[in-house]
Amino acid sequence: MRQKIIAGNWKMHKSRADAVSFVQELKNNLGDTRVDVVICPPFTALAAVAEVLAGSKLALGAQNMHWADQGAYTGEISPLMLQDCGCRYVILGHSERRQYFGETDGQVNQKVKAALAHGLLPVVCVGETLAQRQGGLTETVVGSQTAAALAGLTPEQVAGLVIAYEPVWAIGTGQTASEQDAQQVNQYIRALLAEQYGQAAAAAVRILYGGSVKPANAASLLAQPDIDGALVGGASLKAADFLGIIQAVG
Ligand code: G2H
Repeated sequence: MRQKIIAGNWKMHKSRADAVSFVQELKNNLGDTRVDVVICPPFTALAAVAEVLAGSKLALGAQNMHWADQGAYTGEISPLMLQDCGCRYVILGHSERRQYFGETDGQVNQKVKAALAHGLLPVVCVGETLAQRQGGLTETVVGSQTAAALAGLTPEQVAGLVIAYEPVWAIGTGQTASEQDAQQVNQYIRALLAEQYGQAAAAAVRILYGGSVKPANAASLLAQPDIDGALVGGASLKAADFLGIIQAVG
């Protein structure tokens, strides 16, 4: 039985004060949840959020990182720095990183390996564009992004990973993949991992869905057998909406 994850990706939103008041509200209202809840604030709010989360069941994640431990990489953040801020998770290869900052499959792979080497849990994002979906290329694109991101990993490492299927056309657009479409792709990713890394790793890896998840559509998405949680952007910015999604896990 895979433990469900609800992860909030705040992207480039919230001051430190806003971030702290959000997580305080979340902590006060979370109750006794069975879900792994992860908050991914911008880098500037990581340390402040970590202080509020200390001792709670909520985990902290970052939205990106460089693969090197340190060095002359102006503007970058290393795995060691994320550890130092109390991060447990790190989102890697988000489509906004690929689309706007030219992040390649090879770089995502280097980041995944570096995260694992430092005990951070990667949330590896994959997903096709609208043109690729319309061209019948969803499985080809998602399959090759997944294979490239995980290249060189052992089955044991793959078993502990989190993968997020995020169709680019559904991100921030209000257009959600149907639960059948999302299930189909998540099932495809799991089958691919079973071929490459064996049944045990494929059965253990957690595969999320992301793209305009909100309280109204979360329950039907999360009821699918291969959807092990959600990576939530816009609807993770208001505590009430985010709590609604966590509660939708049931
Ligand atoms: C997809 C998602 C969070 P949103 O990027 O990663 O964002 O829920 O706003 O579509």
